[in-house]
Amino acid sequence: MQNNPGRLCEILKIDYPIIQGGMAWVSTAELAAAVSNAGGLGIIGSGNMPPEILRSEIRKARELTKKPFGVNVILLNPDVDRLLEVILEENVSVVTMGAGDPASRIKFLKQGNNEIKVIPVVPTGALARRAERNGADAVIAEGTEAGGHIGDLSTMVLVPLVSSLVSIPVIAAGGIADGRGFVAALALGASGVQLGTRFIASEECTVHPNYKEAIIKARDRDTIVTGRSINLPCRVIRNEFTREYQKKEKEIILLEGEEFQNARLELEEYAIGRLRLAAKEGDMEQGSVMAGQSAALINDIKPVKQIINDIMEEAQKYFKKISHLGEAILEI
Ligand code: TUI
Repeated sequence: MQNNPGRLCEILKIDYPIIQGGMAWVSTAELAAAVSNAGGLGIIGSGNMPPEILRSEIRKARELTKKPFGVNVILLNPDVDRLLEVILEENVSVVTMGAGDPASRIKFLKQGNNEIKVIPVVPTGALARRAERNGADAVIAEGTEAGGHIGDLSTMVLVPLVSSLVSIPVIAAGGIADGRGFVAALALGASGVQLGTRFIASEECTVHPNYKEAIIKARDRDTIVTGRSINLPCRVIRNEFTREYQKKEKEIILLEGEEFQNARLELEEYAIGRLRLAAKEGDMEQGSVMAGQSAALINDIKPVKQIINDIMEEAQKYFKKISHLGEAILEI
């Protein structure tokens, strides 16, 4: 399919094809409502929420905005089915889901509400096709530049690949923080973009101020990937926690069988509670400061409305630049 930002906006009932990533401990009702009020699609991150807390967060968002918003569920979450029931009961209009195979959950949601829009995160071409076959309304092609739990492929390869494999709209994610990234994503075949890290450094985001400062301060090589040894790669800002974690990872790769499984559990336990420590307590040394490579491009904390307006304005500017480049290419 030809990419079509207008069509994506129609499907999601939004003004701009800009979606805010549904980040656990970060994407609260306040942030989601601010993004939706600014014309994008705000998403509540349910990753840290028991089902009844999610219900109250959805109700809070409804009080803060009349516009549509979504909820993200992490498919690794043992509570996922109860969270999906709350989402159906509260009549949420959009669900994004990542960190697992979405097929059965797309079907479950569509059976409960045939109007609901379901948008899985896909790290590979194969999963994008499978999601489309199972009824997804769009897919988020998230490159390895993104923060948190990630796949292996870069946004530059994944977005055109997925765009050529599916006919539903593709939303690009991973490494995008500004108007240039937005224009590049559309050039690669996407109809819209999802931004996480950029929205953490917003005035409305309720994370601890130290987290926002860490993103602003981060330079190009300050995010690293932990968890490859246990097949749970996760991009975070390097700190004391990641140094200790990586030391443990060096030991684990030499192990096999039961010894490996025990060490794996120990490593998982070592990471429990670390995201909350960073996002709520502001502990930038012992916490897990999940952020994407785009942190290197982010130098200020802005209101959500200004983030979205700046992206759209910059995008228009770069599209003009590109038309000059187009002429130059035609002359070669
Ligand atoms: O889910 C995310 N980002 C997240 S989730 C999270 S909480 C967490 N923290 C540490 C370890 C695990 C979870 C923090 N950040 N993004 C969406 C995403 N989905 N990225 C990668 C994937 C993905 C990976 C494999 C989606 C599907 C998949 O399929 C495997 C399969 O089962 O076929």
